[in-house]
Amino acid sequence: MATVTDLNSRIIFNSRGTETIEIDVVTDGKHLGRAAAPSGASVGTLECRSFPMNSPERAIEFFEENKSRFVGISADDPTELQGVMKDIDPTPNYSKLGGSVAYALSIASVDSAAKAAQIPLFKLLNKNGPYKFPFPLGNVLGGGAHAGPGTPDIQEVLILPIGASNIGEALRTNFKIHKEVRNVIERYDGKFTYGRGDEGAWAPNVTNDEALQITEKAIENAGFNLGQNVAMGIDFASSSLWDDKAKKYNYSRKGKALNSEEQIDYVNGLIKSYKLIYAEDPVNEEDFSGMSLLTRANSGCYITGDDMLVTNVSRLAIASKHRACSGAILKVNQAGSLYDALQFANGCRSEGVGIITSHRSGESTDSHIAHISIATGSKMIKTGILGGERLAKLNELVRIREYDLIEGMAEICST
Ligand code: 2PG
Ligand code: MG
Repeated sequence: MATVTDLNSRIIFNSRGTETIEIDVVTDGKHLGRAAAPSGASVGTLECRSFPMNSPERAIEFFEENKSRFVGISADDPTELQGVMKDIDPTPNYSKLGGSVAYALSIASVDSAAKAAQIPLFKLLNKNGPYKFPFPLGNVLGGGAHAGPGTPDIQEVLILPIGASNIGEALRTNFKIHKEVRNVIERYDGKFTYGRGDEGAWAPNVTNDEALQITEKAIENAGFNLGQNVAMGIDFASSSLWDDKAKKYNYSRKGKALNSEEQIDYVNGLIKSYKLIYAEDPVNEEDFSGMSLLTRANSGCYITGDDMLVTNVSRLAIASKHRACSGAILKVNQAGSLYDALQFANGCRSEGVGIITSHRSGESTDSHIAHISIATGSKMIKTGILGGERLAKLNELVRIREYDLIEGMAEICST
């Protein structure tokens, strides 16, 4: 057992240059675990509170006042730490402690315990396996809340290297297509500056339809077959497009607004035309019946809830009642602590909902989510494409390959 002996906290900066919380947990006087909280740009309404009173300084102050309560507990199992956190902050959304503290503290703690036990983090979190690699969703072209004016309304056009037999091949495929996407964009936009959004995806001045055509073309040019060895996906992030007063999705860059039915038709059409096997937040976060219609109509596509589920077991229960989602995004910082997120993962597995472990658009160079994706049996991992903070996670997957026990890639259905 690794016993917590010391804790420290500080404010550092994330990939957007914004303040975030980093926490150190030391066990047995020598094993340093460290983690920093990420943050989103398209944020679900029901996500936990990142900071008390929106203040990272207040989060640090409150943590420092209370940190002695964690000294002496075991760091191996997130349950004990969770008990102490809930004692200090019984609110359901971490409004006293701050979700950023809950995130950094709970992950730094298991990080330290894994070092003390001299085992990789994924094995500490899941003792028995089976261990499989998630497919990396590559974000190749984007817009929405992750890029500037003129870019598509759709937040992320994603690719999935479904034909790859190992993680190295999967990453090579994604990078090859990402490079080719740039070449194809140049044919559509002669003035393209090679600008990229928050996660490394190209951010050109093109329409939604062009963004999808460009990606399809790049897949072909790079020598792959759409739907056979590479598939496409979309994160619509459609709560960001939804105008609740007008009850319409505002495609402002496209100069169009769609009502709920039109949105569902549009999504169904795209799934068909581009053989999508992944569609994230295709309707706004409260439209469980719309999601359910899409899930029923598209058995070969992971209809995935992100802002809809916010990594929250109660939201998952509502979705299950409606049979709304075949895929679920797992973002630890939406839930707050690692314990909360692992409970959510258990729920997804028992409901037969595929898990997609995900980063946030504002990230640190931590790589823990690579381990969390394997420990939770995730089908996919979503961690952008380029930039040090994205590669930290992807390269950690490459390193994890060196552990003998790792078996193969997750099972993914393509049609
Ligand atoms: C998303 C995420 C990550 P953000 O919507 O899935 O790509 O973005 O962190 O801005 O919510
Ligand atoms: Mg999303």
